Amino acid sequence: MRFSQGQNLRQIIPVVVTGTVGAGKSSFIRSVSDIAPVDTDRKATDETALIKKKTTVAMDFGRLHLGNKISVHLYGTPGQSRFDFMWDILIRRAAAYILLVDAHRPSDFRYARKILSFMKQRVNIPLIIGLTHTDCKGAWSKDNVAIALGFVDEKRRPPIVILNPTQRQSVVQLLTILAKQVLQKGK
Ligand SMILES: Nc1nc2c(ncn2[C@@H]2O[C@H](COP(=O)(O)OP(=O)(O)OP(=O)(O)O)[C@@H](O)[C@H]2O)c(=O)[nH]1
Ligand SMILES: [Mg+2]
Repeated sequence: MRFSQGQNLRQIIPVVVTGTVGAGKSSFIRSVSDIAPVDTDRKATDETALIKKKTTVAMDFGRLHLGNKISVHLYGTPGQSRFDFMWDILIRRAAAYILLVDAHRPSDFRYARKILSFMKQRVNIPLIIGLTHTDCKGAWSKDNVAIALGFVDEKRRPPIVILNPTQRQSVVQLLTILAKQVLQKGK
């Protein structure tokens, strides 16, 4: 367990935010961080440029204080698998992680499964799946995405939450649930 420096000792919970390209990882961190977030977004030069102008090439970092005891440190991964050495570095430090999946890009669901299995091979820590872009045309329902990700049995799947990463309140809510799970596990 790590604590932050200074008069107000806070327990630090390192959380990794991973997921498919353009799912909203950088937005997630940007919308809740109470310090200026660090991002490594650079001009996209490959097929990602068809989806968005910039993409994360190393990591994002942000921090959110929850109450006066907890400090959530947020590490965002790049979406592209050519940067998967960063996935490896970041996940090994994490106490929990969030997998963001863009609900309106079914062609990416296979890739989301690949990220999930990469993480599961390395860690056994609390996970929440966040469904994004559910407000966009063609978005799949939660249950159908769950099945596409390989979670056929509802009772044996990780929590799946619908959220918009650009909206602070839904991100704070999700992080509060995750922090509780981490603290519960540590007891
Ligand atoms: N409509 C809508 N737009 C969203 C949602 N989530 C994210 N976005 C938008 O999607 C775009 C991509 O978001 P980013 O945060 O850059 O995605 P990323 O996961 O960091 O992408 P990479 O680093 O390239 O993998 C931004 O324009 C966001 O504003 C959502 O739930 N609904
Ligand atoms: Mg990003």
